[in-house]
Amino acid sequence: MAEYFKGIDKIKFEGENSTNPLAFKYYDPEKMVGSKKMKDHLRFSMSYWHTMTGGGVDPFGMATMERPYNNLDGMELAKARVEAAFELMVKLGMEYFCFHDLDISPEGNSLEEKEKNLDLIVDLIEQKMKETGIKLLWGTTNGFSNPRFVHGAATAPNADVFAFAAAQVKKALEITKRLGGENYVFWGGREGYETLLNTDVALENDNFARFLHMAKDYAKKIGFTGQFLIEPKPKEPTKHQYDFDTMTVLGFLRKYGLENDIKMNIEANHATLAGHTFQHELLMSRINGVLGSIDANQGDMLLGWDTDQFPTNIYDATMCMYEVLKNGGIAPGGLNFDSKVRRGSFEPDDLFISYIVGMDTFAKGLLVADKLYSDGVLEDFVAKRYDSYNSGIGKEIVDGTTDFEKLAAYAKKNYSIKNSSGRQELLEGIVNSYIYKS
Ligand code: XUL
Ligand code: CO
Repeated sequence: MAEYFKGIDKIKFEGENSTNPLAFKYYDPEKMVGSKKMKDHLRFSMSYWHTMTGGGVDPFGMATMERPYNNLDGMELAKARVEAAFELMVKLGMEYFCFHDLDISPEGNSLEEKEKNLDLIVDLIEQKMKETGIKLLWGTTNGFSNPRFVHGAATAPNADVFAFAAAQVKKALEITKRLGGENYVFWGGREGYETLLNTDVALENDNFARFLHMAKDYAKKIGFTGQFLIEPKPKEPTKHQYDFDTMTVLGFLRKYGLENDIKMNIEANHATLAGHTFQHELLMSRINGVLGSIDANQGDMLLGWDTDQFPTNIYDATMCMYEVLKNGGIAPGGLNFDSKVRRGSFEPDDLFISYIVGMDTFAKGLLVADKLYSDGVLEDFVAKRYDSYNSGIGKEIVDGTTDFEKLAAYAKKNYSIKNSSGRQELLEGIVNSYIYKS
């Protein structure tokens, strides 16, 4: 079988003093961190769309990526990409991948042709998964690129589009089940609006819920037991996406009785587009019991769009892994690199280097977070800060044994209040010192 990425061997762990760009400095998959192997904390996944399909187009320029299969097209290209994808994952020691239906095979000229193409490529993927032991983290559909989705998919004003999207998700659920996918993701590609002047927001939301209920029912019917995920994003491509952020999605799920069926797939760049930190979105999901999986990437704080850069920010990776540890792990979710090399990083080895840097950033983040969490410095500080709720009037508030009249009487007797410093800078310094020394 052809080797696509010639000259690149299996990437090894060489330790933090290594200067080899094609070696891991921190990602040591079998190393025990607490009670689990590093790789089982991280559950890294390759995104098929950015890694295999993306060519580097932007609004001003065409594809730049030099790839060993660029001379092929149609099904030959699709097959070569599968082989190259598995070669890349084996060389990186990446144990999971994720894909949209249209990433892996051409759309064709009818639904029948699309499904036939998919089945042929899924045969090949299934065989490669058996050979390598690599697993499917999640499947999804591309319900946004084709012009038929110009006004949305499940929230389109045209019922024919809703039906088409349903057919697409039906097939993608079947494929995800067949490949043993551990999750199924809904990212609302164009589920939102451009202007309220032409939009029936109430109907669109009701329809979106109807769509999700039907997906859930079909999954049950075919015996797909994976976890359903919604991936919040506030804007882009539509001006306003309905799945704005975790709390918006939770409100929606609770309104439509879906809160026990669907969790969140939190993406770093989507969090920052919503005006939140990555950790905010992870935490909001965690404390509501819906942290399902993670799309690992980062945005550029000077740009207002979804740049999907490989994650290199150690602070964000640390606080992400802190939330994952507090969540008791991320399985059956994982850390999917929804990240793409910059348009100027077009050589094939840039792909490997970018994954290595991203994996090392999260591996180091895990090591720091594990130390920070097990030492309990932040936990102890926070516990002390809220100590007034452990006894006296605070305990009565928490226990629900007081009321406004009793509280007002208490406040009159305790007119002079003494607050304590929040010590933000002290805590930021402590986090930094853990990053420096872990
Ligand atoms: C788009 C995005 C998607 C989803 C899967 O911003 O993140 O790639 O992750 O559809
Ligand atoms: Co994503």
